[in-house]
Amino acid sequence: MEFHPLSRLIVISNRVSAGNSNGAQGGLAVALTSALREMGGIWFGWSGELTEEFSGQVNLDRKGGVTTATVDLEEQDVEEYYNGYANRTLWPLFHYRIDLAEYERDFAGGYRRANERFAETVRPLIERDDVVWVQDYHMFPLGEELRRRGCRNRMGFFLHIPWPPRRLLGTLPGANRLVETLFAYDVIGFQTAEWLEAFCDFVREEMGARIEGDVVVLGKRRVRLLDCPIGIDAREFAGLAASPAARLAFRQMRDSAVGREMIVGVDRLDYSKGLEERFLGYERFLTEHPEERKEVFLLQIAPPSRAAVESYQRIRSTLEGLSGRINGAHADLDWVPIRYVNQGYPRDVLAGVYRAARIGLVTPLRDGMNLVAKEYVAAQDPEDPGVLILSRFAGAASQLEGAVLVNPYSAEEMSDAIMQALRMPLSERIERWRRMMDNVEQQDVMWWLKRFTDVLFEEAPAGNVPA
Ligand code: ADQ
Repeated sequence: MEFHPLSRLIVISNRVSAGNSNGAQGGLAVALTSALREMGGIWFGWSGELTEEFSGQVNLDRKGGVTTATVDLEEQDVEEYYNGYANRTLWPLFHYRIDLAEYERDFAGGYRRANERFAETVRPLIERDDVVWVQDYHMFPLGEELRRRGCRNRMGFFLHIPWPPRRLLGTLPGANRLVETLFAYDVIGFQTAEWLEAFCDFVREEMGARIEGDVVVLGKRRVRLLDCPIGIDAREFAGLAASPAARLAFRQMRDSAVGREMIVGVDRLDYSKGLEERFLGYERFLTEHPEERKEVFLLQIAPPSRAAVESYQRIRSTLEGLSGRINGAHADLDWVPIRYVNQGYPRDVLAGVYRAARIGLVTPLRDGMNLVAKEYVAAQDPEDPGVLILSRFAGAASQLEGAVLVNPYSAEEMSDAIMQALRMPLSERIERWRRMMDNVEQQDVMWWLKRFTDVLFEEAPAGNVPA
């Protein structure tokens, strides 16, 4: 596919994980590696390393066909910006968890400082015709900081997580100022129309912005809004599912299942993923359907993430307790109801595991999109596909209509959905899967990339003034 051959793309995100497509990594990394390989340019972000004193020294590298530029941060930056404002303030708030959100001035200050440092460092790497694309909630103010430093380039921002309802966002000290920084961009993308509408609601009601079709106007700034659901590299993933490693994993899973149906969950260990509720829903199924009990088991793969943050340590111990309790109450000599694994796996192995599972259980309480749902679909055997049980509160639910949609807060609904999936005839499984697979194939990661960049590379909305 040819993309705007004259301009380079500068992708800016918190972490840069180009060329590392076989490890355990977020969906964002997988998507952007594919994207940059196609378009050329630079991927800039934090190296993940600490330095005694910030120097702004850039580490340039080339990984997996992608040029990367990274910078080290001071420990205090990482504590306040990354572990603090990004992951203890914005992440919980944007996933509707104000009970977990921590509002601290130091976090907000560190976030601003880190974004200034990023801007200062990346500014000299940006050439006149480049187009800048900033990713996610770690970097809301980066565009404004670049404008302050004279950057006139086209700039877009994509939010990978949900946009919270107005009343929730209103609890964040300095919310209006933070949201105002987004008006430095020319285009803002969201995963779904729902998050986009929530954004419009906030800027209209709290900040007096005007919405004119797909453009939002605040003072002299006109910003184009776009709903742009991210996808996976569907062809690559279906290919992985046929690889030797996947076949081996498939065979091992099937052998160890000894004729039982496997239900699989694969998630970063994060409270937004609804793991506790999932275990409780599965437990409800075991109690309501004693005759089915030994016919199934749940494999939950959940590698720890953000372990420096206390709420993540808590969810880990809660889940250990819960899986232990459920196994203790229900297990038999020849059967354990939950296999709970805290590890990451290579993507080809995951593909084989997905394919071996009759049910993919993807039940986040709130999720911007959720790529595991799409990977599960892409990995299935077209002649004998499994059933996807998907939370209505994942962005992916707006695209994957063939899934069995559930309310993850309801253990009863979850139990019913498992039963429905187990009883589902082959013809219905195929029909549902085909509809989902059409979407996963058509609206894949390159579709997402093109949809966003086509708008980003267009002329600024008429009458705009440079920020
Ligand atoms: P995440 O919250 O990280 O991403 P998700 O979209 O599900 O969530 O992506 C997770 C990725 O990590 C998947 O590619 C998955 O295969 C991989 N992964 C998970 N567990 C793994 C394991 N045990 N071993 C190996 N790999 C594992 C954020 C938002 C999402 C949004 C993405 C992309 O929270 O809503 O879909 O960004 O925009």
